[in-house]
Order: sequence, then structure tokens, then C-alpha cells
Amino acid sequence: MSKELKRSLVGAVGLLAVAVLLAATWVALSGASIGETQAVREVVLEARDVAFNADNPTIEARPGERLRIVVRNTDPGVVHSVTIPGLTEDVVHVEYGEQVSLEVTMPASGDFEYVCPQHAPKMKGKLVVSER
Ligand SMILES: [Cu+2]
Repeated sequence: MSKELKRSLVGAVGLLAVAVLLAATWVALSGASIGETQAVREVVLEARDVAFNADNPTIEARPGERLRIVVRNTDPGVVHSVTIPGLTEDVVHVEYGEQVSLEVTMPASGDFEYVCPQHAPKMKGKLVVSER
């Protein structure tokens, strides 16, 4: 085997090793990000006429599930908010024409309420966490 052939063989093996390493890294990274996207479920609520989606629908969730509650405010001149007492201390406010989100991980089980504190009697719905 000539010196030159040996040198190019060594180079090829080196390149192959780098390629395998890059591929393994890519698989590891993309696997992680796919897992994260699947774990968050988005629930969209429209705040209008001092109600969520007109009738404050019951949200059903599974234990450990991560929920992203998105609130769109289409109530001219009114500021709304959303929080889930017992699940989060966060209260997010949303101006007319804006949209905000609140992310919460569900506990093992329980009955909760999502609520707009400043319009609580009219703007609250159930959030039920259970295995179905
Ligand atoms: Cu409100």
C-alpha cells in the first residue's frame, strides 16, 4: 500500500467517525424536542362578552399533562385575566386584541377552576384532572 493511499484511508475513516458522531447528536437532540412538543396541549379560550368561549367550557385533562391555556381577548375596552387557583400562582392579564398564555402541569387528579378574577362570577369554568 502506498503512503498516499494510507493517508487518504485514514482521512476517510476520520470523516466517517465525525459523520456518525454528528448523526448521533442530531438524533438525540431532535428526539428531545419532539418529546417536548407532544407534551404540551394547547387549549384556546376566547374572552368575549365577559365569558370564556361563550359558555365557559369544562376542560378535561390527564394527570401529569402539560396544558397551555391561550386566552384571546376580543372584548372591546375590557381587560381580562386568567389563573387556576390551587394549580398556579400566576395570573396573566390580556388587553383587548391581545393573546396571552398560561402553562401549567396537571397534578395526579382533582377538580379545579380556571377563572378571570375581576369577572369571577361570570368568567369561570371547570378544569377536571382524571384518568379516563
Ligand atoms: Cu374577565
